[in-house]
Amino acid sequence: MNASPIIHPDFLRRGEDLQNLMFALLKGGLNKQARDSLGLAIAKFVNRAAAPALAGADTTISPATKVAVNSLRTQGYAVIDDLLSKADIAEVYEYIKDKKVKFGGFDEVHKPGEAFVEDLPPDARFGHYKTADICRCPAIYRAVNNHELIKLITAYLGAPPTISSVSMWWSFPVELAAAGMQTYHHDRGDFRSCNMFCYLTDVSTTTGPHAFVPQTHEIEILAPLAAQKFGSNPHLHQKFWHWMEQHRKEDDEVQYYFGDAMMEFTGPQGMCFLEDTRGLHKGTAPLSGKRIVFEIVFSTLPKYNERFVPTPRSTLDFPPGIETDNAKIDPLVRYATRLMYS
Ligand SMILES: O=C(O)CCC(=O)C(=O)O
Ligand SMILES: [Fe+2]
Repeated sequence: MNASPIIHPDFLRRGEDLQNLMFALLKGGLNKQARDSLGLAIAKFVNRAAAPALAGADTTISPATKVAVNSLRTQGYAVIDDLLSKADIAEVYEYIKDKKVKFGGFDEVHKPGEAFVEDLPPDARFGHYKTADICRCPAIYRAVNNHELIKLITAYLGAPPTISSVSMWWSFPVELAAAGMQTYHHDRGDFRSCNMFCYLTDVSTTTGPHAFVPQTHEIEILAPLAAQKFGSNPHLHQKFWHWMEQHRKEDDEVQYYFGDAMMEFTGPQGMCFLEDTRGLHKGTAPLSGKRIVFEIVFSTLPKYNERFVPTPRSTLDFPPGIETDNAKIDPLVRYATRLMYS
């Protein structure tokens, strides 16, 4: 038998090889123009390929949803209401009371581990709940299966989305310098995607606001903006594009190129916004208090670097009024949530 799977007529024809190729393309080697064009082409492909399975799906969108789609297109973000009510948030807090979080893996002195929030080591930057745990929380289930939100994202991406991540985590004020997603970056999880963030604590400028640079998400928006800002100086213009391709950026560099355009999302518990995280963003390291955020990542392709075991809806023991019968769930919702719920 041949030891190497590469020396095989099926190399690059098998699913896993293609996933690896796609993953490699996502993580480097393509410039923004190419990544964004590929994203658009993939969205068209997925839209066509999924169409038969989505026959009968309701994709009509409300005027408010249209406004949000337009804001995402032109600015790269949109603030939305009504995803989690006060009662939902109270339910989430009650639900997570006895759930452990995962911590560590950065430059903390403690080894990575799991603990209740109140028992975390003092230098833990983050505490992440497990997807399998939070997916069983009724309020989270309702948000992940929110038809109007899925329709909004479908309209924005130009394809039915795949929910590739459902997460919730604390960010704590620590003495250590900002790290990981606390420094400016663009996400490289997919060529075309959109994130929903919902704050479960009040978030001020000192308690870890999410920061974003509008209009950096899409080449068709960013290229004219950059030409207008830097076009009169060809050297600076070239330097800018070279810098844009780096995955991570320093705050002062973002300040230098974008200055006043940088924005922070501050607001009360329950505030939700959508963001195309191809644009420059970070979760500012909290200075004076901890922050908890709930996030749903909608992508066009499924996630290639991890596989989550979907929670069977039939095992969810929810109060009446929450639909868990697969036969009664809209085909678009079933498609979008298929990696999380079966
Ligand atoms: O914590 C934040 O606000 C930023 C998170 C982030 O970078 C992401 O989810 O892609
Ligand atoms: Fe990010």
